[in-house]
Parts: sequence; C-alpha cells; structure tokens
Amino acid sequence: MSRSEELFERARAVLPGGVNSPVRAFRAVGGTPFFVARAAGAQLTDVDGRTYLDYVGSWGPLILGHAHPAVLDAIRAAVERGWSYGTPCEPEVELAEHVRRRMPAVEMLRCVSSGTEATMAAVRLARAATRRDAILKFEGCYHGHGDSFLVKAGSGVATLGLPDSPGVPAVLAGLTVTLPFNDTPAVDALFRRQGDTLAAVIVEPYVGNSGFIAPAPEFHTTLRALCDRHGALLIFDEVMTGFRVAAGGAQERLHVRPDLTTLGKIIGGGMPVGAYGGRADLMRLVAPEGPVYQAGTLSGNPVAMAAGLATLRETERPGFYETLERRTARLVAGIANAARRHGIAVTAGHAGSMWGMYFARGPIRNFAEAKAADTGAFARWHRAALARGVFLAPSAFEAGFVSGAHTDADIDFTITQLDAALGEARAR
Ligand code: HOZ
Repeated sequence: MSRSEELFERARAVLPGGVNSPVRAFRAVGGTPFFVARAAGAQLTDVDGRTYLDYVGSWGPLILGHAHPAVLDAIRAAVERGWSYGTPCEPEVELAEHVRRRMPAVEMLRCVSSGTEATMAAVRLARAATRRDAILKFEGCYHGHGDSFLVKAGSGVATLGLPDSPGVPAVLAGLTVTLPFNDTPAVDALFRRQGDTLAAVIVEPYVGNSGFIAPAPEFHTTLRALCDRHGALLIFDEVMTGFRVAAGGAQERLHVRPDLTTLGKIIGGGMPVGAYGGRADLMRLVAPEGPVYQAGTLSGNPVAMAAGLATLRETERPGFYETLERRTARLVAGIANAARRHGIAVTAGHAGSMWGMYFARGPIRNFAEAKAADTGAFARWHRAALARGVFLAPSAFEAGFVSGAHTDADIDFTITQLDAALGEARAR
C-alpha cells in the first residue's frame, strides 16, 4: 500500500469522502488521490516521492507556479509582522488600488476569504440595490456553494452528477433562473418575459467549471445591453478568469464593463482570499457605509494580502501574459494534433492560460454539450497522464491552468506524455 493510499484510508474515517473539497477525491477519474508533500515551480511531489507536472495550480490561484520566490519572500516578511490583526492594514488598500488600476470597473473593493463569500455578497448587494429578488445564472456555471448557486451548477456538482443540492430551500432555489450559456435568444426571451424582476445576471465570462467554454462573440455584450435596458445588474464572476485570461481579466479581454465583479484565486496568490467590487455607488451600499451587511474576521488578512499583491505585481512583468498565452496555445494545439493522429475526436480551447479539452467532436457551447462529451475517455486519459507524471484536474468539468513556471520544455514534455496517454486511453 502506498503512503497516499494509507493516508486516504485514514482520511476517509475523519473527513467526508476523505477530502475537504469534493473533486479532489478523484471519484470521476478513479484511483486514489495522491497526497502532496511539497510543491515548487510547476511541480508537485507526493508523499511517495513521485513528481507531477501540475496543470491544476491549486485550481487557479498559482499563476506564478508553486512557492514562487517573490511571493514566498512577501509571505515570510508579512508573517514576521504578525499574521492576523482584525484591524485595517496598508496592504488591503494597496491591493484594492492595484485591482482598480487593472480593472477600472472595480471602483471599490471589499475583500473576503473565498470566492463563495464573494459571490454570495455580490448577489445580496445586487438584490438590495435593485430591490428585486430573482437572479439569472447559466447552466454549468459554478459560483461557489452558496444556496442560490447550487442550481444546475458545474464543478463538483457536475463532476459527481449530483442533483441540485438537498438543504437548499426550494423558495430560495426558485429565485434562481437558469438558462444555457451562450443562448442569446433564450436570454432575450427571458428578459422580455421577466427582465424587470431580475436583480442580476451572474456569469462566468469564460466558463471554467464545466470544462472550458468560451463565450460566443455577442453573448456578453447582449447581456450588458439587456441588463441596462431592464435595470438588472451584470455580475462577472471572475474568480477564475480575473488576472488569468488577461492582465485586466475577462472584462478587459471581452471589452465588457460589469456592474459588479467577484474575484478570488489569483488575488490571494494561493492564500484564502476572495473579493467583490464594482461601481462605487453600489459598493457604498455595503456596511458600514450603507445598510447591506457583510463582515469577516479574516477579511483583508495581512499575510493573504501580501501574497496576493506580490503575485499581482509579478504578473506585471513585460510579456508575462503573452508568454503564458503562447505556451498555452502550443499545449492545446499539441493535444489537438495528437488526438487527430490517434483518430480521437476532441475539442480543445483556451483563453490566456486557462484551457480545457473535451472528448467530443464539438463545438462545445454549453453545459448540455459538455455533459455529452465522453467522460469515460477523459477518466482513462487522466489516469494514463497521471501515471506519466502529468497532473490534470481530476474531472472533465474543470478547466486547466498553465503557470509562469511552466517552461517551453515542460510544454514539450507534456505534449509527448499526453499524446502517449491518448493512445493508452484509446487502447483500453
Ligand atoms: N470547486 C473547485 C474548482 N472549481 C475545486 C476546489 C478544490 O477542490 O480545491
């Protein structure tokens, strides 16, 4: 029995499913999750001494790779000054200023401790500002595990094939309207029917929780126009895409200005940070300036702020995003070419360094099409890739991430291994 297997057995006695977050349990791909002993750059090393080239990157935050020296220095320096104050500190201001400079739509920011908190608070704010209750979300989008969002959700809910979660009051779920992503006519029809009852539309601008799905060119501009016409707010959930798909996030890449933006992952550099922000007139409704209540003991934690700031600053080096995008494009093209050679139908795509691959002829425009892809083939490919030292997200319904630590040689190695893994996945 390997050390990971031993640990997993112990874990299952004390943690539901042996994990603290469902997708990690490897249920969709089979096998035992490996337990990580340490990580550096683009590599994870498990407790059995095996190393993996990592395309999960802690599910998105680690755009610089693991234990980046600049972030490590910032964390060390911050920890030495004390690690939780429960009072204001300068890095909170610096982080908000940094975000506003790179995402001008985020005129004011409130930091929280996770993406889930950010989306929950953003929707509460939208409801308060519009005095309306209903929200529109899209099938297969995942906005954390808040009650309002566990309706046709992606990520772990999709991975495990779960129904909408028990425990969510029907009256609350009933306030969440869902439509297929990219279905502009359906959104148009919904707004015509009940646009004036919608507090907000919340959307992952590039979907990363049903695999990777890119938006149709007119999709977000239509959402923006319909929200404006009907007095609903547009919330871009940029927890995954923020500072990932471009220096200014998806809103910069797509040229769409949302009313509110939710952030997480990269802004914490791998520490537990989320944030929501947007139009100053809306954010001034948040307590203590306004009546919309939201608070947190660890919000704006000095160590987390330091990690986030150091990460964001590193991404401002000239050519950073261009290099990442070029390497990701090469990876995705390499996989697609290999699949073609093997006679396997795949659809692969990326935006910046966020990418995904489906075992399907494509195109994949929405959750229904993503679910119709061959998840059995994905599981076999995942296992074969892992055996060859490449760690992909253990679910067909998650995006992958390339970091600044992945070199051109890493990408070449990965293409070779994933090519062979495709052959093995087909043979089995
Ligand atoms: N829901 C997360 C990714 N979309 C998974 C988080 C985790 O397992 O760490």
